[in-house]
Formats: sequence, structure tokens, C-alpha cells
Amino acid sequence: RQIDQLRDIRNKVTRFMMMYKFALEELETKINILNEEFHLLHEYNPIEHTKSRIKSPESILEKLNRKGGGESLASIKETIRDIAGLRITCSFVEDIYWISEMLKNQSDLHVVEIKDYIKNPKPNGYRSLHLLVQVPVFMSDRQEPVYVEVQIRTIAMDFWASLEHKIFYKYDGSVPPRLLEELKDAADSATALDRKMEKLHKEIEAIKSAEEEASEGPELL
Ligand code: 0O2
Repeated sequence: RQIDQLRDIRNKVTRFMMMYKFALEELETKINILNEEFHLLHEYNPIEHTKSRIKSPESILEKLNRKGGGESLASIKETIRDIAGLRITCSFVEDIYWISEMLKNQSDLHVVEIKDYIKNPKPNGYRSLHLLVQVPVFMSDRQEPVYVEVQIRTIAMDFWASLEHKIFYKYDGSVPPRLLEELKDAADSATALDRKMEKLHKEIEAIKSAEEEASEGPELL
């Protein structure tokens, strides 16, 4: 019967989307553990905040049309690999690479692809580190690897990207050249700010460790 077929499709789609929710929850827990452990060892949090999102069905269909993949759930899963997204905002660029290394070292995660838009920024000035990971989701009867796109960036990179995103959508992709130039200029300023903040941070860390060493006094034999 048609109603049973519809119910079956609905259940499959619900289950499909739930897998992404579970994968995001697992990954967020991993990130929280790393952040707390880092805080314990180094007395600061490398992660300012995290934000997760699941792509809306409209956005999935739009991307599917653009990319031209098949419409079965199995093929959507392979074509649209950013249905689940986790954005991690850090204080300093070195924290980004630290988090990325920590994720690469986790034996149950599979890092499928890395796009380093920090070392190689996009022509418009976009910077971020993108990791495509597969997170194993354990169900009652099976285990399924689920794609999550992780974007790791500094506060300055995030500030720039969210404004650029708004401008891009406001002009429906055809941003006037003057604004494009100003955005590129702002991206360069954000890069300079990141460098300056990291330099200051390192100086403060060096002063702190020198003070700690001095307060411990000379080692007694
Ligand atoms: P949303 O709404 O943030 O999810 P593709 O994913 O196939 O379209 P590609 O090259 O595989 O493209 O993906 P890439 O380069 O890894 O970038 C995908 C995501 O990175 C985008 O997702 C944005 O979130 C972000 N991004 C990439 N380039 C830019 C940019 O120039 N400006 C801004 N603000 N964000 C960018 P979505 O699905 O486009 O958007």
C-alpha cells in the first residue's frame, strides 16, 4: 500500500538524518575532552567555541542538483559529504593545527581529506582548515562510518567568513568588485591580527614560564 511505502521512506530518511546527529554528538564530546585536558595542562582553553549544524533538506537537494549525484540515500551520503558540519573556533593559529593533529591521532576517526585554506587561502581571502572525517556510529545491529566536515578557524577568520557569507548571499554571488577588494583587504588585516596576537601570546607564555622557574628556585642536590 502507498501509505506503507510513504511510512517506510519517512523512517529511512529519519534514520539517515539521525546518524549525522549522533556523529556530531560523538565528535563534540571528543572536542570537549581535548579542550578540558588542554586547559588542565596549559591553563588556557584552545577552543573559544564550537557550533554544529546539519544541512537542511532544501540545501542538500540544491547541492545535489549542482553536483549531479544520484538520489538514493547511499549516493547522497557519498556526494554530499558536509551534511553534518562542526565549526571549531580557536584563539590562535597553532591551536588549529594542534586540534587537527589530535583528531588525526584518534584511532576510531578516519581523516579522509584535509583542505588547508590557511596555508593556501582562497583567492577571495577565505582562510580555515577543513577536515573531512568519518565518525563510526554504533547502532544496535551495526556500525556505520558517517562523514562530518570539520572547519577549524581563529576568531578573526570566523569574523571575516561570517561577514563575507552575508555579503555573498545579499548579492546572490555577484558581489561588486569594490566590495571584493575590500573583503580581500580585510582578510589580510585578519591574517596580520592573528600573527600579532600569536606573537603576544608566545611572549606572555615565555614570561610565565620564566617566572615559574624562578619561583621554584635552584634545584637542590
Ligand atoms: P554552509 O552554509 O556554511 O554550509 P562544496 O562543499 O562541494 O560546495 P568544496 O570545495 O568541496 O565545495 O567545499 P569547501 O571548499 O571545503 O567549502 C565548503 C564550506 O566551507 C562552505 O560550505 C562554507 O561553510 C565554507 N567556505 C568555503 N569557502 C568559503 C568562502 O569563500 N567564504 C565563506 N564565508 N565560507 C566558505 P557551504 O555549503 O558553501 O555553506
